[in-house]
Amino acid sequence: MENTIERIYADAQAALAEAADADGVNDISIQYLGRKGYITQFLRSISSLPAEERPQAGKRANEIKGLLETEIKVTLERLARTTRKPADRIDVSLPGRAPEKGSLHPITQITNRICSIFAQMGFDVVEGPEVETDYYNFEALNIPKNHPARDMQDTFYVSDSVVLRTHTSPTQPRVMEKRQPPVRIIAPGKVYRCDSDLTHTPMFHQVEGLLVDHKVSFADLKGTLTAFVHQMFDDQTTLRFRPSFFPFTEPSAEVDIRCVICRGKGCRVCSQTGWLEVLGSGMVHPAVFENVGYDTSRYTGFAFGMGVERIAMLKYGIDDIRRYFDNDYRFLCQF
Ligand code: 2U9
Repeated sequence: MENTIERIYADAQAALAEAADADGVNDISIQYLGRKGYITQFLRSISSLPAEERPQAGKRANEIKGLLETEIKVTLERLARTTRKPADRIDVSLPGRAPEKGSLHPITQITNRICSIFAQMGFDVVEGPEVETDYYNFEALNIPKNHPARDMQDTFYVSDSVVLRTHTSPTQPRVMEKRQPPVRIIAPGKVYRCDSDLTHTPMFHQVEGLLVDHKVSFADLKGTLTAFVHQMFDDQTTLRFRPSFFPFTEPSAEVDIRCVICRGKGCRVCSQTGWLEVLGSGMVHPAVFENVGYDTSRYTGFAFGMGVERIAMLKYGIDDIRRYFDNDYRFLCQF
């Protein structure tokens, strides 16, 4: 009799070790401890044993019943910790999720487009430091100390003689000091001005260009910038050159294009004028050539500059410059 209860116990333990989930354990519990379970039946059968065997058999059967109850409880706790519910299981037959494709920031895309248009016309792309000396940012470009143009550009000063560049033009006298004409260069990059509203951010991007050679005229400037605008916007776009002033060019002109939104009828984007200002330009001032040691009797040149954010705003119809720097994924996905 003693062997019978020990075998039942051993079988129950083996079954528990094999149980894969809580349902399996509950079945074992019913099978051994339920009303008609093996252990319950064994306990009932004790009364038919010879009187001298009953106490020992009853004691051991009750002991085993208690042990098994504890082992069932422990097994249920272990399975609850380790078994995943069907919903948690990985369905290996599901197709994989494709990683989202990144794309270049709209400002990078427009900068690249501007550079590639000028590169096709033979311009080299040059880059210079964003932390610049007062000399290259101002003096070399004919903007002496106390010149009102310094206030116009709201400079961030690092020290008395070092600034965050207010334009990318200082890259160009750096190149001119090392190279004799002919020179055809464009300088893209970040610039810094202490200014912030709907159309200005303290950091923005520019592309400034320079061409120096024998007999370069204002007609060359007009032809080059017209070719640029036709490629950048559309080849039917009308340009107008409006007199202006920059310390580093003389004469100077601002370039407007017929409004790309209303085609000149007048709208909110062009403030009802029918024209959009897209570029600044002019013939390089002789003082700039003298600063870099170019012979002004042999060479003339033209220069131009544009704000990349502004070109991108006109091309994409964006009305707030700060959108470029919000890092809003929904905005950036559209380009
Ligand atoms: C050298 C000499 C002259 C570059 C030029 C402009 C006119 C100009 C502005 C357009 C919008 C900057 O981003 S913006 O505010 N730029 O109007 N830039 S001529 O003239 C140079 C450059 C280099 C050696």
